[in-house]
Amino acid sequence: MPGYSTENIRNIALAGHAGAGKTTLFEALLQAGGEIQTAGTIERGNTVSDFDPMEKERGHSINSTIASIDHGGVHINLIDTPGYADFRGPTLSALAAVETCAVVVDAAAGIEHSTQRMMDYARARRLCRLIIVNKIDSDGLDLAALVKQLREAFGSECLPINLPAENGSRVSDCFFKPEGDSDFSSVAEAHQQIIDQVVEINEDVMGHYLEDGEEGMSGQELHDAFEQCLREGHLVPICFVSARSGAGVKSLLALIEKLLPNPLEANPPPFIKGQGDAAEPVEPTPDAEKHVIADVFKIINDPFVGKLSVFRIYQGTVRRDTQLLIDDGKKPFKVGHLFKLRGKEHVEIEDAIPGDIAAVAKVEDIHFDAVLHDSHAEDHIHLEPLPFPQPMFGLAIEPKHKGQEQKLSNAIHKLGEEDPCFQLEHNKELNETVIRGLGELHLKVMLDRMKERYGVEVETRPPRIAYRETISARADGHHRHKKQTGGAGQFGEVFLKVEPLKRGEGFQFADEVKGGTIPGQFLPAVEKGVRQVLDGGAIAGYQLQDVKVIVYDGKHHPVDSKEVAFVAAGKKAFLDAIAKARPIVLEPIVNLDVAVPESHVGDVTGGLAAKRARINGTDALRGGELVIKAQIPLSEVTDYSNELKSMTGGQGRYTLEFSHYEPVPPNVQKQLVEAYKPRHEDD
Ligand SMILES: Nc1nc2c(ncn2[C@@H]2O[C@H](COP(=O)(O)OP(=O)(O)OP(=O)(O)O)[C@@H](O)[C@H]2O)c(=O)[nH]1
Ligand SMILES: [Mg+2]
Repeated sequence: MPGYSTENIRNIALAGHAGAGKTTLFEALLQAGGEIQTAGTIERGNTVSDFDPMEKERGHSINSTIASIDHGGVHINLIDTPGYADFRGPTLSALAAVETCAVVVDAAAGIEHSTQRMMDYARARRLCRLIIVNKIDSDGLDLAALVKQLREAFGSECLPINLPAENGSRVSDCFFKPEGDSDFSSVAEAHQQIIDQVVEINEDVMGHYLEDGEEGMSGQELHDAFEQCLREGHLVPICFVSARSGAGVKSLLALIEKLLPNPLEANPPPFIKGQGDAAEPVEPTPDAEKHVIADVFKIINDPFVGKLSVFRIYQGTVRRDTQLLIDDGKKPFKVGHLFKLRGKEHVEIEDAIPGDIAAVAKVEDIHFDAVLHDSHAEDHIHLEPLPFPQPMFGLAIEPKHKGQEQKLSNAIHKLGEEDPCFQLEHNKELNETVIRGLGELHLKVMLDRMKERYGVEVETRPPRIAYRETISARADGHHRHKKQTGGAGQFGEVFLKVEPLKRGEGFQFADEVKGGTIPGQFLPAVEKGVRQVLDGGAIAGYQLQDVKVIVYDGKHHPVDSKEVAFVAAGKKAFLDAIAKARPIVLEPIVNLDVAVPESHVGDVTGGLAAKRARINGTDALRGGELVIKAQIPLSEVTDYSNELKSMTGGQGRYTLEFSHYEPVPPNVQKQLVEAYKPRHEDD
C-alpha cells in the first residue's frame, strides 16, 4: 500500500489562459514540496511539465502533464494543462480527474478568454474552484482592481484568502493566522469577509459562530464548513503567488494541504449506468475494499514505453496482478506494470488506492474515457461526457509519398486516441480524407507530430465543400439506346418524368409503365441506370438528392433488349430530364455562433454580412462578451478562424454546426458547373 490514505490525497488541475504561468507554477510547487531541487523555467526549456520538444520550442504547453508532491503528510496529484483553446482536448479531459480546478490568472493581463472558459467549465462540472493570481512580482499592477473585476465576473463568492505584501515579494495569510500587513485592502478585513462567507453556509455553524465566535469553533468544524462552501460554489478562494520569485507558493501548498477537498469530499463524480432515458446515476464509494471503478482520462502513445493509459480510481484498489475489464468488454487484462507519472518519467508502484491517479502500459484495447473495473456488475458504467468543443477546422490530407496510406492512417488513429478533439473524416462522395481539429495551430501541431513521431509527411489543402444537386421543376426525359455491332444488337428505350421532392426526402423511383412496353424484368435495369447518376450528379459532380423519377413508357426488342441496353437508356433518359428540370446546386448552411468582446461586435457583424450571412441576433455573456448568432454558407467560413483572429486580436471564438441545404447563388452555380465540365465531357 502507498504511504498515504485516500483522505490524504488532493487532485488539482491548473487551468487558465495561455501564458498565465501554470507550467511555471507547477514547477514552483514541485520545488516547494521538495520534489525537485531547483525549478526549471520556460525560457531555459527545462521544466518538468513542458518536456515535449514541441512545447520547448513554442514556449507553451500542448499536453496535460501529471506529477505528484508528497508534503506535510499529503499526496498531491497536480495536473498542468495547456491554456490555448486549440488544446482544449487534453485540458478538459484533466478536469474529469480532479476535485479542484485552480484557475491561474496573470496579474497583469487580468481576466482573459480562457480564464472565463475554465471558470465556466469547472462550475458546470461542479468542481471546487480556486483562483490563483500569478506574477505578483510584475511592475505597475492594480491588484485591488483585479480582485474587483474577478468578483464582478465570477461572483461575490470570490474572496482573497491571502494578500500580497511588501510590493508582492511575499503574501500574508488571511485565514489561519490573520496578521501582518498587505499591499492593498487589509488582512483583518479579508479574514472577516471569508469567515462570514464560510459560516453562512450552514445554520448550525452560523449559530455556533454567533454564540461563541471563531475561537469557539473547532478546526474540524471550520474545515467542514469551508469544504461545503467549495463544493457548493459558495466560496471561490483567491490567492496570490509569483511562480517566478516563489512568493506565496508555500502558502498555496499549505492551502492545498489544509483546505482543499480530498477524494472523500467534494461533489461525487457524475457516473451513469446505461444510456439515453434508461441511464441512471451511479455513485462509486472511495472504499479500497470494494470493486474497482476507474476512469481513463488520458492516453499517451509513448515512443519508448508504448501506449500508456492514465486513469483516476474512484473505487477499489488496483494492484499489479489485478484483472481489469474495459467498459462492457468480456475479456479482462492483467495490469502487470502499474505506474505513477512524474512529467515524462514513469515510476513503478505496487498498488493504487481510491482517489489516486495511476497508469498502465501496453494495453491496446483501452481508449480515452474507458471505465476500468473488475466485476461485470459494473459493466455499462461511464462518466458523463465532457463538453468538448466540436472540431470544425478541417484540412484535406494525402500522404506526400505514395504507399504511405497505411502509415498515415495508423498515425492519425494514434493521435486521435490522445486528443478527443482531433478527428478523422473520410468523405466517400468527394473521395477525400479530412482531419478536423479546433484551429489552425491544433492541426499544425498534429501534422508536425505525424512527421516527427511517425515519419509521415502529408500534403494539405482546404477540404472541398459537400455541395449537392437537385432539380427545381418537373420535366420529361427520353432516350433510345440502339447499337448494332455485327451479330446481336442492343436495344432499349425509356420515357420518364422527374419531379422535385421536399428538401431532405432523398430519392424515389416509381414504375408506371403500362401494357408491358418495358417488360418487368428490365425495370431494375432502368432503375440501376438512373441510380448511376445519383452519386456523381448531373451538372457539377455532386450527389443528387430530393428527386422523384417516374418511368411511364418505353420500347423493347424481342432479341436485342438486354439489361445493359436498359441501364444505358435509363441513365441517359434521366440526364435528359434533369437538364430540362432547371437543375440547381445546393450548399450546406451552418449555424455559426461567434463570441467576442463587445468592442468587436461591429467588425464581426460587418464581416459576416459581407459573407452572405443571416444574423439572427446577439446574446450577452458574462464578462462583457456578446455571442452573435448567424446562419452562413459553410463555404464562406472555411478559413474563419484566421479571419476572426486577425479581426479580434485572438479574443474571439466560434462554433459551427450543420443546419440545412440551400441553393447556391447563380454565379456560384455557374462556376461550379464550369469547373465540372471538362471532367464530364466524355461521359
Ligand atoms: N514575471 C513573471 N513571469 C512569470 C511568472 N510565472 C510565469 N512567468 C512567465 O510567463 C511566461 C508563461 O509562463 P508559462 O508557465 O509557460 O505559462 P502557462 O500558463 O503554462 O502557458 P500555456 O502552457 O501556454 O498555457 C513565461 O515566460 C514565464 O517565465 C511570474 O510569476 N512572474
Ligand atoms: Mg504551460
